Amino acid sequence: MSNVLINFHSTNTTSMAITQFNEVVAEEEKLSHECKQLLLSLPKEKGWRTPHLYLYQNFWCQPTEIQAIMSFQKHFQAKESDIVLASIPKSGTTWLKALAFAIVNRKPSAISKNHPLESSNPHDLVPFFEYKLYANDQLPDLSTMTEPRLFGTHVPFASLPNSIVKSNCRIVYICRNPFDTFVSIWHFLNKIKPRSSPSVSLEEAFEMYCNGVIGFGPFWTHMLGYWKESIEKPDKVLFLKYEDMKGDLSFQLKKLAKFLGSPFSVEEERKGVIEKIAKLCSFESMKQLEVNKSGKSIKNFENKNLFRKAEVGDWVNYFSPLMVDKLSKLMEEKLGGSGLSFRVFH
Ligand code: PPS
Repeated sequence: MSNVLINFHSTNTTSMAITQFNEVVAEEEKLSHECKQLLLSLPKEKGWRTPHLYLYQNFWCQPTEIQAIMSFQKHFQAKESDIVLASIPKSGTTWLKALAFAIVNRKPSAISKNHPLESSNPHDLVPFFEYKLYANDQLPDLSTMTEPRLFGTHVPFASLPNSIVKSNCRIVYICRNPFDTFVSIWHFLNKIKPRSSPSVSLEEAFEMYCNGVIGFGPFWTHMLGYWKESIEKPDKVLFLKYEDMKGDLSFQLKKLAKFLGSPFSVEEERKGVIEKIAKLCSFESMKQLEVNKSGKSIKNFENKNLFRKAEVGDWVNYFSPLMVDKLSKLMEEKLGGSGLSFRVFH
C-alpha cells in the first residue's frame, strides 16, 4: 500500500473522511501496470473527486475510468442491433436510459404493472461500459443479454471502439445546456467527493469547467463530436436535447421510438402508451422509488444524488453576471457556426 495513505488517530468523522480519501488512493493503487505507465505520460490537472484528472485521447478522465475505457476500446464487439446511449455527465443520462429501456422493452400495447423500472435504477438496467461492464479489470460476458442490448457511455464519439462506429448499431446522444449542466455537476461532485476533501467552490469549479477540465470534457468537444456525426449520419446518431424533452416529451419520444426501430402504433398512441412511459420515467415518479432513494448503481455513488431538481434554468440561482458573460462567450466561440444551440430558460 502506498505511503500516500494517511494514518490517523482522530475523531470518528475525521476517520471516516480519511478512510474515503484512502479508498480513492487505494483504487488507483490497484490499476494495471500498463495503465499506471500510461498515466505517467499524460497531462494532468487537479481533479474534483480524485487527486487528478488526466487528459486521455483529448478528454479529461479519472484514472480508474481510463483503465476501464482502454479495456472497453480493446474488447467490446458491437452487434448490429445494439443501442448505445451516450452523454456527458449530468445531461439527462438517467432519464434517457429509463425512457429507452421502457420503449424497447414495452409489452405489446401496454406498459406492464411491476415494471422493472419500479424496482431497478436505470443504470442497472442499462449498464455503463466504463463504470460497470469493463470496470475493475473485468471482462463481461455480454452474450446472455437480451437483444437489442442497451448500453450507456460518457466516452466521446472520437474514442468509441471501432466496432460501434463501423457497425450499424445505433447511438442516441443526450445533450443539455451547459449552464444547467455545470450547476448539476457542481452539486453532484460536491455530494460524492470524499468528505476529507474540501468542497469545490462554485467559482473554482466554473474556472475548471470553462477550461474544459471536467470528466469527459471539454464539454464543447464532447457535444460537437456527436453533433457532427448526427448531421452526417442521422440514421446512426440521434441527437436529443434535455430542454426539448422537457418542452414536448411526447414528440421527442415518438422520434426516439422510431429511431430505435420500434415506433408507436396508432393503437398504442390511442391507448396512451406514450403518456404512460413519460409518467413511469418522470423525475417525480423515479425520485420517490425506494430503489432510487437508497441503492448505489454507479460505482459507489448513492442513487439519491442522481435526482436533484431536474429544471431548465436553475442556473439563474447560481450564476453571477460575469459568469453568464463568460460562458455565453465561450459557447459562442466553441459552438458558434456549428448549428448547435440551446434554450437556457424554462
Ligand atoms: S449521470 O450521473 O451523468 O448519469 O447524471 P444524469 O442523469 O446525466 O444527470 C442528472 C440530472 O438529470 C436530472 N434527472 C432527470 N431529469 C428529468 N427526468 C428525470 N427522470 C430525471 N432523472 C434525473 C437530475 O435531477 C439531474 O439534474 P439536476 O439539474 O442536478 O437536478
